[in-house]
Amino acid sequence: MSTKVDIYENVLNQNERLAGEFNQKLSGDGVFFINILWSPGAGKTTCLLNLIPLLPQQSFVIEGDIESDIDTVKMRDSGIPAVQINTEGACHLETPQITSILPEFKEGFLFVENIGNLVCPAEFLIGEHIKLLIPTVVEGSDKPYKYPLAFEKADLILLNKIDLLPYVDFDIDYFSAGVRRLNPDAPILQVCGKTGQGFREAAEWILERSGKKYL
Ligand SMILES: Nc1nc2c(ncn2[C@@H]2O[C@H](COP(=O)(O)OP(=O)(O)O)[C@@H](O)[C@H]2O)c(=O)[nH]1
Ligand SMILES: [Mg+2]
Repeated sequence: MSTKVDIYENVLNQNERLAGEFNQKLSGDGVFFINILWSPGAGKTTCLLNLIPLLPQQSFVIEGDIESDIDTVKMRDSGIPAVQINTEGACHLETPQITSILPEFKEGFLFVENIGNLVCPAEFLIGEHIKLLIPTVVEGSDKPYKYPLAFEKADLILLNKIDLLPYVDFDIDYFSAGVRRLNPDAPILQVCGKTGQGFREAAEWILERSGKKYL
């Protein structure tokens, strides 16, 4: 039992070291790296398509999926450079997968759409500067209480599908209170991937945090 625990801790430590080295390299190259987490269908790809055109520097997207290149094709069709990682079953991405596929890229924003999963991607650092969470109003407002780790580690939360609020029982106060118990700082911005609502504010927050001072 303790051997299993030791091996798991070694894997996490090794992962943290690789992620830290990659993070420093990106910072030196003027790249701000955003790791996007949440469940399949939350609207991660849709939100990226809204957000990226509002940013003042080039973006590059790495799409993580168990199979298929559907999201990478969507990005490229919108003129956004993107590459695909297929994990063929693995529930999260790790740093070496990112470093081995990222082409030469400087001065801009790197987005990784992580595997749609509420647990593993929150445990594994991949060199990101911030974690962006995209929960939605259709999943129920109890998610911070049930999946605390991701909310605890989030830097920015975009509450998506706000257009569907009239049709679902989503208690924003209960949701926000659950987030605040875990995370006093991360802004919770209401967005709609269908209409583009809320993404200007999100882009401004990301720009400010990135230290890239111009719009
Ligand atoms: N009604 C509504 N649908 C949305 C919104 N954002 C995304 N969707 C839809 O949700 C589905 C999943 O979106 P997608 O971006 O592929 O989710 P992902 O799996 O997290 O990348 C698609 O049919 C989108 O059109 C939104 O704000 N409102
Ligand atoms: Mg997607």
